[in-house]
Amino acid sequence: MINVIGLGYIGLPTALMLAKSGNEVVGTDYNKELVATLNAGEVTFKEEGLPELFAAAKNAGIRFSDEYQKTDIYIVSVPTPYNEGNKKVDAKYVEAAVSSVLDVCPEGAIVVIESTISPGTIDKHIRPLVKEAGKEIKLVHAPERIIPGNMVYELEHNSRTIGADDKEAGERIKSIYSTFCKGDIVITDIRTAEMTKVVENTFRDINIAFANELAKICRSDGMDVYEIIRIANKHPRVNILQPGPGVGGHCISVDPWFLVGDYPGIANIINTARKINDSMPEFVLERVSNIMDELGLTDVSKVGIYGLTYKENVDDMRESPTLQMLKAMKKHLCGNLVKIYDPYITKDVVPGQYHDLDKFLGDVDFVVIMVGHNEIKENLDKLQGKVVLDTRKICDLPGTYYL
Ligand code: SAJ
Repeated sequence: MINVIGLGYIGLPTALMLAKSGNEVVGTDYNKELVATLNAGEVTFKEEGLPELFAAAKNAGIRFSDEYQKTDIYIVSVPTPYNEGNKKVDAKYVEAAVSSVLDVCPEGAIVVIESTISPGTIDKHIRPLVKEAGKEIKLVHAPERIIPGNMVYELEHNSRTIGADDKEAGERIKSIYSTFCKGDIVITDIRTAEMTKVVENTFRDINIAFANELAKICRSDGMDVYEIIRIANKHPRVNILQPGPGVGGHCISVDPWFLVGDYPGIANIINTARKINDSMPEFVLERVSNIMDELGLTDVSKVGIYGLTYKENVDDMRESPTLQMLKAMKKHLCGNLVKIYDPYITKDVVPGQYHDLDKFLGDVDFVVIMVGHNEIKENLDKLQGKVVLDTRKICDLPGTYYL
């Protein structure tokens, strides 16, 4: 039996996929409410294909509990936030999960850590716990790689990294992941696996920062960044990403900081990229302010922000550019004035929030598109007659402003 610990964005789909693929699985989470919701037959977040996967896993006998199970395989998938002060990984949830596993597991159990951690975390934070418990267990690091919005597909098709101390444990975990993963499964050591994961997200962060810096350069000198990127990308070895209002999500905006925190003075391009991406929400604010000046607009309460999530068609708001922008606005004492709407956020989480697109658009003259949800792409005609600042380049109405 496999005990999956932590039933969030990664743990839940992983547990479901394992169960659907013929493994006996118990999913454990210390959040009793979440466990009750799952036991009542409901999924806990929106994701393409997740309800179907959930139904298949239920049929296959998956169980959910708030208790750690006694078994020989654990997969730990709990959050790893970073400490805002020193930019280092905060491994407290992983440590707590591993300690609880150590309380119940038999000798020889394999504990797989899927959570993203910075290189050296297992050596520094996890091995001492195992030593202290005096139990012989085998540690494996198999960092997840799936992208919100396409998780179910990517779980099956992406290739994976398995870092293990012990070849046998690595092979055992590979055989379990092979029950659902059609991609290559590479076995390596733990530190390499830790580093590879962080490097993947850092690569993307740096590339997005390059696109964002180009957007700023082009804005400062009256050039069309989108046209320039489109043409440059026709070169066979050039593939520039898209500028945007900033980088959110729990991974790309967080992981590079681990390297900056651990390698100060060496991780320079990484540090700069992070700063560029973090500067984008304020850059959007500056654009709003300049456009208002240009048009002689003064009423901030007529400005509407479309989108609260960190990217399109997901319900995840973690580190989202809109939240970063609202934080910056608070500094200028105007955070509560704007109106905000996101079809994926049904609860009230910020002041001035709307829950109906038409009502929202009826109350604003100036719309800032922060997220390119399909909903707005399908309703662009409703923006006619409004001032639009489109940070995602999805709206082609005449007169639209861009980054
Ligand atoms: N973004 C841009 N311009 C782009 C691409 C993205 O501004 O051209 C923004 C998005 O709007 C978003 C942020 O960057 O705010 C990140 O979005 P994303 O879709 O690039 O990635 P995530 O954070 O959803 O998922 C990433 C993935 N990592 C990589 O692509 C290297 C995923 O595979 C990882 O599993 C995930 O991080 C993770 O958990 O580590």
